[in-house]
Order: sequence, then C-alpha cells, then structure tokens
Amino acid sequence: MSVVGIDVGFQNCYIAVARSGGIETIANEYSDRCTPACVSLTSKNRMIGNAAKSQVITNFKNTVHGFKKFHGRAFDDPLVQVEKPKLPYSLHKLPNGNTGIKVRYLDADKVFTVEQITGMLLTKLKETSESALKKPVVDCVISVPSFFTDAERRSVFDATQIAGLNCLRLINDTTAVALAYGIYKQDLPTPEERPRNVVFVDMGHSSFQVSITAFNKGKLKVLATAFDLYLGGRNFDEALVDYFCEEFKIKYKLNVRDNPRALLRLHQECEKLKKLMSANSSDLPLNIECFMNDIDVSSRMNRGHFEEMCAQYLMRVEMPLKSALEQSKLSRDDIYAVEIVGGATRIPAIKERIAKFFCKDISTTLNADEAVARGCALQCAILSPAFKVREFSITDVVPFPITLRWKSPTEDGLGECEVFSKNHAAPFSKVITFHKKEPFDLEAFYSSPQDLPYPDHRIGCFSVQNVVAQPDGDSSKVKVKVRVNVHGIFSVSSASLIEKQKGEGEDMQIDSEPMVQNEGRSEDQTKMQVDQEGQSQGDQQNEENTLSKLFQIQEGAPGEKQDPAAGGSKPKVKVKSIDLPIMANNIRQLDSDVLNNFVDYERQMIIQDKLVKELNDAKNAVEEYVYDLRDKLCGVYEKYITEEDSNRLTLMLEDTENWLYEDGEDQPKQVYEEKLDALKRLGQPIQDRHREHEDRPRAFEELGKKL
Ligand code: ATP
Ligand code: K
Ligand code: MG
Repeated sequence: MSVVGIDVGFQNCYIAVARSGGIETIANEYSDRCTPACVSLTSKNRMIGNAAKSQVITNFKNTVHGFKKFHGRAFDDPLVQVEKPKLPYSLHKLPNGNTGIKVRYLDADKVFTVEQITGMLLTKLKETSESALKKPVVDCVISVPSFFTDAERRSVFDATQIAGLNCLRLINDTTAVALAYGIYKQDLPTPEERPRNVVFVDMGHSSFQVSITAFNKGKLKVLATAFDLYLGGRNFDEALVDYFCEEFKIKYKLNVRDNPRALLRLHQECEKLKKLMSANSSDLPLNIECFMNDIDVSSRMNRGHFEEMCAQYLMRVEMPLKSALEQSKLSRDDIYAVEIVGGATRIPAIKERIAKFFCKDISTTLNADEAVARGCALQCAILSPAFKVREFSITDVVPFPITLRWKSPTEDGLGECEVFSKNHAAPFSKVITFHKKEPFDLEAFYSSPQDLPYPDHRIGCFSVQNVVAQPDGDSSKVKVKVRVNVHGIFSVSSASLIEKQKGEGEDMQIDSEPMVQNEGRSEDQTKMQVDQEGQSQGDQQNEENTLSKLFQIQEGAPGEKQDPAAGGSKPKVKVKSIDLPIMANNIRQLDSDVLNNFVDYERQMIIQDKLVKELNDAKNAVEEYVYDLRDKLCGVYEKYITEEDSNRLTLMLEDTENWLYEDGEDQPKQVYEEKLDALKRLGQPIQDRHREHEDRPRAFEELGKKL
C-alpha cells in the first residue's frame, strides 16, 4: 500500500510520499517537484503538467489552466463570469447549468467538465507517484482550500474518482500545513498544559488562507479559519500586466489585449519580474523580443513602484488575519508563532503586513511550496493501516454554519435547527430525534449566506423515507444522524425508526423541537483512532468528548440497536430500531452513471495517450539512431567501414532524416520500427567490428593479468 499526499494548487501541484521511513516530496519526469496545474488537448493526445505548460502560448485555445475555482460552480455563477473574459480558452454552459470547458480534442469539439479536467491532472500526478514509488497508487490524501463549500468539495472528490484514486481525506490546505508543522515537534505542551497557538498563512496564486491552530502533544485543533477568495499572486501579476499594457499602448501603439498570445507572454514575463522584485529592490528591466507586430518592447519596474501599484491588494492582507484572530478569541500575546507558506508570501510587502499585524517576526520554518503536500502525505500515512505513525489527532472546523429545515405541523409550518455552528469541530456526527407519522424532508443549507463564498446557500434535500405512525396512532420516534465527514462534506447519513416498547411513550412529545445529541467523534474519526493504535480516548477536553462517552452507540442484536438516548443516567431500555432509507436530492455531485462514464472515458484517454507515446517513442528512436550513427561514421566508426560504404550509408541516413519530416512525419508505429530495424541491419556490423576491436586489447590485458 502506498502513501501519497497531493497538493492540487490553482497554479502548482506537489506530491509527497512516504518512503524509507520519512516523507519525501517527489520530482516528475522533468526532475521538477512542481507540476503545473495545466492540461493541453491536441488532435492526437493530451499533454498534462509541464508538457502542457509549454503549450500555453502555442495552443492557447486548448490549453486549460486556472480552473480550480470552477469546481462545483454553475456557468452563471458570478465568480465564473468574472474569470471567463480572462481565459484564453472557452467556457460553455453544460445542460445541467454547470461550467464546461470547451476545447478541440482528437479533431472534434469537446466540452469537458471541471471534474474531468482535474481528473486528467490527477491521472498525471498519480502516474508520477507510481513511477517514483514503483508500484500502483490508489490511496491518497488531497488538499482543498479551507473555504471550499459542500459543492466544491464533492466536485473535487468526483475528480479523484475519475482518476481512479481512493481519496482517504480531502484535507484543508492550512490543516495539512499545521500537521506538517506539529507532528515533528517534540516539545509541544502536554494535554494538561495551555496549548501552543500557531497562525498559518498561505497565499498561493489565487487565494489567501489563514488558520489559527492549537497544538498539544499528539494533537492539533483548528480554532479558526479565514480567507480572501480573490487575493493571490495572480493579482500582482495582473497589476503589472495592466500597467505595461497601458504603457505599450502609448509607447508602441500596441493593443496587447487584442492579441491573446502576446497577452499570455506578457503575463509570463510579469510573473518572472514579480519574483525578481521579491529578491531585488533596485530597478529591473522587462524586455520582450518580437512581442507583437515584430516590435521588441522594453520597460522597467522597481519594488517601490510595484508596491504603490498593488496598494489595493496589500491593504486586503489584514482582514483575514484580523478575522481569524477574533474568531479564535486569542490575543496577539497568545500567539506562539506565525508560519507562512505559499508562493506569494515571498513578496516582501506581504510578509511585512503579516508581521506588522501580529507584532511578531514571521517564521519560515516550513517549505513554502511543499508543506501542503507533505501534510497530505502525513495524513495519508496516519490513515493507512499499513503504516505506523506517531499518534496525532486532528480536529478541524466547520467553516460555515449549517442549518436543517423541515415542514412542521406546529409553529409557522417550518421547523429549523442549526446543526453545526461556525467553527464547530469536524469531522463530527450528531443524532437528532424527530417525532413523525410519515416520511419527511430535511433541507440542509448554510445558515449565513452573507458570509458564504458561494452564491447558493442550499446544500441539498434529504428525504427520510418509510416513516409510519406507531400502531396506536402516535408519532414514531425517528433518529436522524447528520454529519460533516472527514472530507468536510455534509450529509444526513442515516435514520432509524424507534419502535415504542410497552410502558414507554408517556413522555413523548409530538413534533417538538428536535433533540440534538452530539455523538462526539464521527465514524471516520473513530476509524482514525483505531488506525492510530494506542491513542488515548479522552484526548479532548471539550464537551463533545464527554458526550461521546455518554452516547456511544453499542452494537445490539441484528436489527436492534441500543437507544442512544437511553444512555446516561436513565436505566438502559432495549428498543427495536428499524433503519430507514434516505434519498438525497439536489446534492451538487455527479450522478453515478455520469461518473462511471467519465471514469471509462478517462481510461480510454489514458490508453490513447499511451499509444501516442509509444508511437512518438518509436519515431524518436529512428531519429536518434540516424543522428547517432551519422556522428559515429565520421568519428569512432571511421576505421571500420570503407569510404564507399560510409558514403552510401550517410546518404541513406540523410534520406531517412528527410523522410521523417515529410512522408514519414505521421506513420503507424510499425513503420518506424521497421525503419529502425533496416538501419540497424546496416549499422550493427560496423558497431560489432568496433566493439570487437575495443574489447581485444582489454581481453589481452585481462589474460596478461591472469598469467
Ligand atoms: P492556490 O493556493 O491559490 O491554489 P497555488 O498553490 O498553485 O495556488 P503557490 O504555488 O503556493 O500557489 O504560489 C504560486 C504563486 O506564488 C504565484 O503567483 C507565483 O508567482 C508566486 N510566487 C512564487 N515565488 C514567488 C516569489 N519569489 N516572489 C513573489 N511571488 C512568488
Ligand atoms: K501549491
Ligand atoms: Mg496552494
């Protein structure tokens, strides 16, 4: 079993694995630890990662990047509409209203869902991990921004399935970083001592995330998270692009925005310039040759000017820091350290703002690019039964409060209950008791739409089916379990009808306020605990854990369960409970048949890519042989072939080279293989004569040694 953690960034992806007793970030076939989040479609195959990035300008209409924010979003979503004009490729409204990505692939127009595009990227990352680990990779942990809502998380999860991955956890970026920070610390306070509070700040290419996390020995607890959905490194690139577009309009009469290729090039150059400015406060040049209409352009920029231009973005750094601190109810003095990660935190002005806000020097003890992936790999190792890892429990938060609503005969026709408050511990399950005579619907939604970074506050509707009245006509007691699972996804996970036993029932209210019980740890966390052998049960001092002890469900006889409500002080009464089916509607997740089609299609595309790769390899082998043999004919082989033969062979090699660029440009694999064989039949005897000659003195030498 393999242990793999993947940081899927808006711009950059990283993979970490558990290998030879530690966590390592691995490099791809370009010896690059960073794989660009980029997919390029062509008439023959797909290129993914570095190969796709090199197509950004040449094949701009079919090279997809910057798609992470489209997960779980409708085409009409304001966020999608803001991004759309900035993209060199086209977006398309799918029949179900979702965002589709329109490209040319295999000489046909094709619309992919964002799950499919991320699925392609994950396929590549899976292959990279497999070649590093030299074994199949299925289990993994993948990071998502902490502010991702239900729909976005479900969408990313679907993408992992398309790629054939078994995602053990979608972990929040900043929580992964916290794990990477805490698990190696030997000097954390004991569980009885005051925790060590650390702020984690991650500014990537597209967004800004902050978390405050409390550490004690063997555990971390996220206290608060905050974010700016639209603040990241790309804003700073765009500020430079805007500036130079204006300048070039006046200076060179160029309308850069009308030329997608030039605009993309300017973007790339501005990003380079931005990075240079992080290390350099002096005046720096920007030069682009043959930029547009054969004109070379040049300009200059320095850090001071850049910071002035970006004042509006720099101003926004403080807000999420302030929000997280307020939510955590800590003061600045309670903060032990401020750790920064993410590429854009390398901008000196951003570091300054963060340090100034906390009145503290910031720490950069973590690898800014790789910490998220490493945290993911650590979480994967903890969850994997095949690995023994230092005990470490992770308690995350519910970032946006969740409410359930149902039809009720009393009140004003609707009953309502906030089941998860903001920053409630997660993963977590709760049991809610209803009194009902017939099936009923539970509508789940985010309680505060105004704070939600998503235009629709509905999560889904869960129908509890097969509910009937008791034989005496009374309402039945229905226990419904709701949970935020290990991925941060909400669901009504199960329901059961409790059959009334003799002598019980007098104290039953009809459809009163539902009773909510905290179940403590969800199943997922229980499993986590089992996996982390020897972890103490009572490791949380909070109220939930006490309750979890009180209300732990025990295994009963088949079809029967111990009534969780009967725990505690009351004597335990055995009751019969019947599992009820739940139908989930309007959940923003792919239907299973659609998902299966995507899984099949991804497999087909993988096969297609493999065929193209084999074909290209066969063709390249011919080309390489031609170059190699030609070089050697005028070099080391010269003595082993007559001049006449050599001339004839050289001519043949030249013919083959020309053929490769003409008739031989696009042939089946077999043709290249035959061509190579034919060349080898001529080249091999020369090579053999050469080798024989080389070996002879060595053989004599060896013989001499022996004698
Ligand atoms: P996100 O977290 O938003 O999904 P990501 O994880 O892909 O995005 P990172 O890899 O953390 O993003 O950071 C990429 C950003 O950091 C880019 O905007 C890049 O230009 C910027 N960046 C990297 N190095 C530097 C540097 N030395 N100075 C300034 N910016 C930098
Ligand atoms: K990243
Ligand atoms: Mg990131």
